[in-house]
Amino acid sequence: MPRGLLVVFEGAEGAGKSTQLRLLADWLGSRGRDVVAVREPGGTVVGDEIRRILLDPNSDIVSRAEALLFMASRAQLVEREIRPALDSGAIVLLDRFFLSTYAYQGIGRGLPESDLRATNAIATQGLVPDLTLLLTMPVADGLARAVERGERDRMERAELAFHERVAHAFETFTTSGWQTAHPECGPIVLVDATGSEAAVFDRVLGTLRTRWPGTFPVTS
Ligand code: Z5A
Repeated sequence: MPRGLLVVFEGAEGAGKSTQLRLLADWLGSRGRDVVAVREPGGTVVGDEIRRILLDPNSDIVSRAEALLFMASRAQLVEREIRPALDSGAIVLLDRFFLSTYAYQGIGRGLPESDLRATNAIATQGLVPDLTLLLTMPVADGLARAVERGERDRMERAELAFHERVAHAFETFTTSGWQTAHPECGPIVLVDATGSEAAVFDRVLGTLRTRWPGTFPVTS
């Protein structure tokens, strides 16, 4: 059975994950690669409905319900989209995965990590990303970008201290100690997300090329 590649884009609000994922999907697609691009929460009919509830500023959701809703969306996405795509040999590009849960629901909301790990295991059934690209930039700059886009969703409306805790959590995840203690997250590589879209994309591609030169070849 061929096994594709699961590459996750992570990072705080406005770091440019969606932009870089789209650039990479286009780059791979134009080279004839079978690529599947999905995001969390969402990516399935059920997941999109959960996303609407989670991001609606009018939703009153307690932290544990919030965590379980993210997990429900993930379980659906993994089983319905990600595993079949990987089994067919596709490269799956995923906008956020359970590193976000550890950051937002764990450090941000203060839920116990052991509970999150257990529910994540139910949602993912042991699926580990081949690589996570963690885009980093100053938290205020990322939030400013997100704000520029228009109305803020329920998560974006959380207080600045929440977003700062989340950003700090993401920094912690890059340490080898944290990664060794969290093998369920797979390898995590830091990518500097400051500068132009093209400059960041060069870094993204360079990182992938270092690991998989045949899959991400240097071409003109
Ligand atoms: N969440 C959670 O709490 N727990 C979980 O388990 C999961 C998620 C999976 C999803 O919201 C929310 O759910 C998210 C985490 C939480 N909330 N927060 N806060 P989302 O999917 O709507 O949003 P997001 O994932 O945070 O993405 P984002 O805000 O769209 O950010 P982004 O994808 O990193 O950035 P972008 O859309 O590519 O770019 C943002 C803007 O900056 C846009 O206008 C771009 O044109 C611009 N941009 C991008 N790159 C550049 C560069 N290089 N220079 C200048 N401008 C740029």
